[in-house]
Amino acid sequence: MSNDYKKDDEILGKAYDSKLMKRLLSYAKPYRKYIIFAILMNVVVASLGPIRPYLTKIAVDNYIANSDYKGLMIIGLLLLASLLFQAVIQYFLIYFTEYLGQKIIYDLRSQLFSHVQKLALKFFDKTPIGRLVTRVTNDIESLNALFSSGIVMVFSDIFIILWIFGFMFFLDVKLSLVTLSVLPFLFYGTFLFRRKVRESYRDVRLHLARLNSYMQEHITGMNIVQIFNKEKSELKKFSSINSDYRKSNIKSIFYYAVFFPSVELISSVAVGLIIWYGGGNVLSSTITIGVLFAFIQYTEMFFRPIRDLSEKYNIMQTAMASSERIFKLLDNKAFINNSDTPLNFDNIKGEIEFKNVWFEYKENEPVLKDINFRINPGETVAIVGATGAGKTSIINILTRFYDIKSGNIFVDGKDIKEVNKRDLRKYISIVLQDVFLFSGTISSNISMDNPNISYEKIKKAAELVGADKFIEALPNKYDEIVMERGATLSVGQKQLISFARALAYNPQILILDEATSSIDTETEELIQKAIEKLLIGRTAIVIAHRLSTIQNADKIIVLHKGEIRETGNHQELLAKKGIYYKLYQLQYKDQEINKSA
Ligand code: TTP
Ligand code: MG
Repeated sequence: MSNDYKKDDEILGKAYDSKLMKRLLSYAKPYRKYIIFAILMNVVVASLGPIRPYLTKIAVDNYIANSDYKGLMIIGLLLLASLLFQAVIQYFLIYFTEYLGQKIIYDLRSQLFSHVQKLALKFFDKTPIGRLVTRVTNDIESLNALFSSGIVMVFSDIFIILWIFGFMFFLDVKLSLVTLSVLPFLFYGTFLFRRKVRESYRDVRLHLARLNSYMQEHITGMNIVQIFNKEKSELKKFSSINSDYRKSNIKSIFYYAVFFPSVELISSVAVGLIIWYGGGNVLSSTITIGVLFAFIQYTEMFFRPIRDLSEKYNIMQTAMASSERIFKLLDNKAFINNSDTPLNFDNIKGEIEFKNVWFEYKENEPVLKDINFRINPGETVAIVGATGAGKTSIINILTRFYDIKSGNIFVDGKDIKEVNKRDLRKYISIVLQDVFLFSGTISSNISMDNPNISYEKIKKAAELVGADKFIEALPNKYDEIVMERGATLSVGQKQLISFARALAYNPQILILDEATSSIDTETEELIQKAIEKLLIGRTAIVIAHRLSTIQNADKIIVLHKGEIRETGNHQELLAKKGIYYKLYQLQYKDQEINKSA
């Protein structure tokens, strides 16, 4: 699947795909007014340009030739007025087209983010973050160019070219044909250029993706890079990726460097032809010198839009490839689906039952096998077992982060597949092995920005779990800024905050995935007390590593390689002398000795 995503960045895309274009244009629909307005203004600007050489022709033939100063002045003023008018219109044009582009990509970005939020966790297990970020940033940005300049400008470029041709043929048909005789060369050159640029564009894109993900991964794991003194060798690897990227960029620039002077050359040849052929005609008086002037200006004028069109082609091409990737993401419907007719799920008591539950992350690799257990409202159940036994997976399916393969999970007698996900999750709070904090403040991390959780509630929750002591010691207390991922806090502090978060939501069902990492005894005790307070009056599943949590549990489930091997309370299980007894001997006894020491 990750290869699949690599392939996404290799999408070369057709230069034009009418299906994709249609779908893209549907985003422009709400702004139809702006588009029509922009196109109209564009046509106005475009039509003014070719009038100027014609005015020059009149100036040369009618006024300069006859020494008519007044007429010359009028033409001069007309030229000036048309330039000023064009400048004003151009201001509106640029502003509106950019405005349009920004509006459309804003909508798309929002849609994409909202879509990504709905995707099941399974999707994220398989998708590198860097690539998703690229969709929402780079790919969307390349659509901006299409919407802001692309669509509107293509219209006007084509319009300008036809308009100029019209003027030229109106002035002199033969000279027009001579001038346009260079066009086949131009078209062939453009064709070659487009093909080459297309290929090199794919290389650039591929190497950029590689560069981005390398950068992302290594910044995230910077401490590991530094402690293992890997800076030099990592730099070496990076340099090789970096130089690949540079090479592919230079290669694509090479094509531009060849193309633009070639166009310039062809246009000079065209001017040369006009002077040679047209000049001869002036001498033989078949055309006026003004027509010659006008033609030279027209030639320069129509080469620009033709050159621009090949650039528009690149914009189009990039946008097509980007939109294909974006739509592929939008079409990914890997959701955890709600039932069409969800059952009412109010005021639950918190009874949980697993019935013949089978679950797998990967096809045919069951992680949980035929799990059966029942938790009465208010009870605390501890799940113990070796690492990889499937403890966290039990949480993942109870919260419907993942759907099970077969069997049923009931909460208050209702199959969780039959109730609304939101309703189910409303009653569950979760404290995970690795605490995740968002950038924001301490209080926003406790309330998760829920407006129903007042400042008082936040403080009370923090006090109850004993987080208040360290929070009050911070310079800004509850308003202390928390960095991304809570980087400025210790592991124990982050845990306490996550306890306060769970408590502030006052859930019916509490799930605790205890961290295995040991913390200092003082914090350990604090956390222990916090847990005890959290458990009161709720149904709780605790994946336990702390002896006291386990001993006080109403029931202990011993998980082994995805199967329930033993259940009972602490004393019962010890008496059995089975897996729990062994685990206890190996692991928990140390803890007890350490504690009493
Ligand atoms: P877990 O349920 O994560 O095992 P655990 O919680 O009992 O282990 P620990 O004490 O270390 O926290 O994993 C069970 C198996 O499922 C394991 O082989 C890894 C696999 N797995 C996935 O493939 N994808 C996942 O997202 C998770 C969480 C686990
Ligand atoms: Mg786990």
